[in-house]
Amino acid sequence: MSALLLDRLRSAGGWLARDRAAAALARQSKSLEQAVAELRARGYVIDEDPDMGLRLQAEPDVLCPADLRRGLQTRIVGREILVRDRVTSTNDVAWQLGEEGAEEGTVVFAEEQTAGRGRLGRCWWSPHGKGIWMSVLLRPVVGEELVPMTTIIGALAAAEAIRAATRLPARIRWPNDVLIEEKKVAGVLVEARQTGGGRGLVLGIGVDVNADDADMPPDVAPVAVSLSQAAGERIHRLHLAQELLRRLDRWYQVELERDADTINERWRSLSATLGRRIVLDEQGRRYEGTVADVDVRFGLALRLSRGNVRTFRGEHVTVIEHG
Ligand code: BT5
Repeated sequence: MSALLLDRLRSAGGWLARDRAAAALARQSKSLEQAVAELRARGYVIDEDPDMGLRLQAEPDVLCPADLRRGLQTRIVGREILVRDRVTSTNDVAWQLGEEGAEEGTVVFAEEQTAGRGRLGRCWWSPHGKGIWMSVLLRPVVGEELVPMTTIIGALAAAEAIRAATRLPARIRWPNDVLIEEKKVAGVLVEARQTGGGRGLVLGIGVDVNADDADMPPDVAPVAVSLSQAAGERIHRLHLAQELLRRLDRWYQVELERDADTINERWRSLSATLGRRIVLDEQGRRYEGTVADVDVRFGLALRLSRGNVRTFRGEHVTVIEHG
């Protein structure tokens, strides 16, 4: 199997002598040449040198469960990982798996979504191979009331994973957007429903990774940015996806402990809105003011022009302008 050779090449971290590479395949019917050809056909770039042997130069940017699981070490998120090519929405797939009794922490990624959704009936553009489009099935004891907190931990995990994998200064625009500078690079959608296996939540996250200007539809281009646009280079999705799963797992533990202080502290430090003038829309009404505080239990506190403070919960609110 070429997977055995791949493991060897990866762990060698540089040149691997031919006889050692061949030894990895000793009990297989396949020859070393066949295994190398197979990996190359799947997009792996392998150097060959008569003296040094073989070296893995580059890996294809495809998501696969075995790679995602390798070294993941999470407790709940990623207990089960599935990767699909084309789906309507990964949230739909997660709900379907939930109906069938899938366990908490089951994660589904897709290369493409044909009907990716945002909040409040909006669409989420999800082109093939250019992003991370994923959902995780959660079964906390209580469901509905954890939607706002779960949205926040999703945004925290996405912002942290982006920072760790790319060093780009990702920040959170309350409640569910991750921004680089003023443009949206990731979004979070949390849904609560009754499933066959009990009440559940699905936490969906979309990250624009390698989309170019030419790819973006005209309604998305003005508000969005991909990591590759911001970083000026292509970003490998595997590392980013693993970072995302690890951070989701960590923040979900904090959520289960109802440790609002820890969440608030991190959220405030990554907030793009705290202290700024914003305009927000709540079910068609507009409010303008300065963001006085964000708190995962109560929402966003806005100091309105008359000086009074009004608190907004996240569900029906969209920030439409940053001052
Ligand atoms: C969101 O909604 O930001 C939640 C997005 C969640 C997407 C994930 S992908 C995996 C999972 N499966 C799903 O079906 N959904 C989740 P909202 O705050 O309503 O923002 C939607 C708005 O963002 C749109 O109206 C566009 O203006 C903009 N938008 C659409 N696609 C975008 C993209 N790829 N990147 C950046 N902005 C986008």
